[in-house]
Amino acid sequence: MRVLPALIAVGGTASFATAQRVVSMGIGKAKRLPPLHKRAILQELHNNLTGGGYYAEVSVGTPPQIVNLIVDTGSSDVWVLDSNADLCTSRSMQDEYGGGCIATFDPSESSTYTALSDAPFQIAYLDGSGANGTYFQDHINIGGTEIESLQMGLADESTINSGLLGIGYSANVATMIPYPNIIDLLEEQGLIAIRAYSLWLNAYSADMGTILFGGVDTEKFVGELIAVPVLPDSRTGIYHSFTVTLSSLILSYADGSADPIIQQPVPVILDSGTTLTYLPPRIAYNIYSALGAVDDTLYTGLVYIDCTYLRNGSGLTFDFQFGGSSGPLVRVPVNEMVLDNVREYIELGLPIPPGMPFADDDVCSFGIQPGDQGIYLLGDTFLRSAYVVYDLENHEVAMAQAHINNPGSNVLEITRDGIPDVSGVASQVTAEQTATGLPGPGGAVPTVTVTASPDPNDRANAGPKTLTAPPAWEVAAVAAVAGLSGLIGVGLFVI
Ligand SMILES: *[C@@H]1O[C@H](CO)[C@@H](O)[C@H](O)[C@H]1NC(C)=O
Ligand SMILES: *[C@@H]1O[C@H](CO)[C@@H](O)[C@H](O)[C@H]1NC(C)=O
Ligand SMILES: CC(=O)N[C@H]1CO[C@H](CO)[C@@H](O)[C@@H]1O
Repeated sequence: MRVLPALIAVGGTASFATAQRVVSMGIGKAKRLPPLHKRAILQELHNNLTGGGYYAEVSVGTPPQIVNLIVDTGSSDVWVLDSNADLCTSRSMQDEYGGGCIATFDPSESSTYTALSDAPFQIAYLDGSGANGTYFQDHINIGGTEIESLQMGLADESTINSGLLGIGYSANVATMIPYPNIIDLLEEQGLIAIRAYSLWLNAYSADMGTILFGGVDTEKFVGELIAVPVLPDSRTGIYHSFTVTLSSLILSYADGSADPIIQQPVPVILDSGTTLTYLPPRIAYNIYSALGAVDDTLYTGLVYIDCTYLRNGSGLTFDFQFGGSSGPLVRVPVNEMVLDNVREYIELGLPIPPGMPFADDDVCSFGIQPGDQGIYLLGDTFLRSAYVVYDLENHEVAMAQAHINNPGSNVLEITRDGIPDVSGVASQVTAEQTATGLPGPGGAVPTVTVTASPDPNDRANAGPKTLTAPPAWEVAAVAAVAGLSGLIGVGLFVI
């Protein structure tokens, strides 16, 4: 049974300035609830909680069939649900996974559909969801722009009730042999000048954001864009996820006091397909103790916090800074981190723990969780406050403070010269991702070494200086994820 409202369908709009190659598309926000399905109550509540995520309305095939896909910077395949997929046809699966399919694709109705029989499609995400099927090629239309012959997955088995628009590095596609993904084709077909795009999710209270392929909208951020390098797998040198160095996290209070939370740089993945933010456990617990939050991730899957922060949190911000003291700084106001959704969960039968240090009827959930699978992800609770430009060619991510709710627009094309109006790359501090061989297909056992290095442009300086290494278990955990990423993608989202 679906208990959450259906996703908000949003029409794509083409936005071509004559001389600019930019593709703009509105992305709708579904009802957003963080995951409730870790461990203990995995089966129960998981099923009720479809929805969550930012959806793009695209069309596939000839004549066009409209499908809504979750926009995911953390994975790299575009896939759609076959109209005959198990989840779409089986009542018992719909009961189990919380509802029927949102929008499906019928290959027999498309005259341009080509089956690719040699490659099976199989993808699994970190939250345990996944899809299986075959690959095919067909045209896909995003924001009024037609991309020809994109390789896509066609899922006939799925535990997710919508397809995905994976827009990560093509090295991270789910097949053993990489293929040109949607970002590659946008560039190859001359629709954008460079493999880069900007994502503006907008405020929690807003219904939609935008994705701009090949462009930057200077009205959607304040201050300046500052770039930081994307960290490759340092063994293979391959870029497969938007991993950047989080160098500092500070809780800033209205009275001017500040509570530094991070002592050493942390590699984090920017992942729009993930609802919450997952930080190293020690860091998360420091934040909980500063704010009086209650970690119940083992049982209900949530971290609880006093809703008072929404009414009297004025001035409290989470200041994330990347790449060192000259890197981009994104301030996340407390009202973007404290989610007033627990009442809905209680209606769903959520057994909230007794004896919390705040009123039972004033319980909110918190947007930062311990990355207990060892993966550190900055998901939507962070990304809504940031304007992020992902440059897959220069391997940079440029960030600025998002100008939320600003209806204005001034789109500039990202050219071969790089992101317009971006200031130099800040990278005094680097958390390096290293990989060493892990068994398994295409796998590697990566380790993470945390280093502080001088600006790479300033090579006269001595080499990287190793800071205190993270504890071994943390290294192993990050390792496992990095190793799997070539196989499973790093998308994580609410189902
Ligand atoms: C996909 O296939 C694998 C291997 O057979 C299986 O373990 C997994 O559960 C399947 N996924 C779905 C969503 O059916
Ligand atoms: C808001 O919180 C501060 C510090 O926690 C407290 O001193 C102040 O009285 C509160 N204001 C209101 C209006 O509750
Ligand atoms: C409100 C609601 O539909 N709750 C259901 C959530 O899913 C579990 C397990 O499938 C059911 O037992 C609940 O009734």
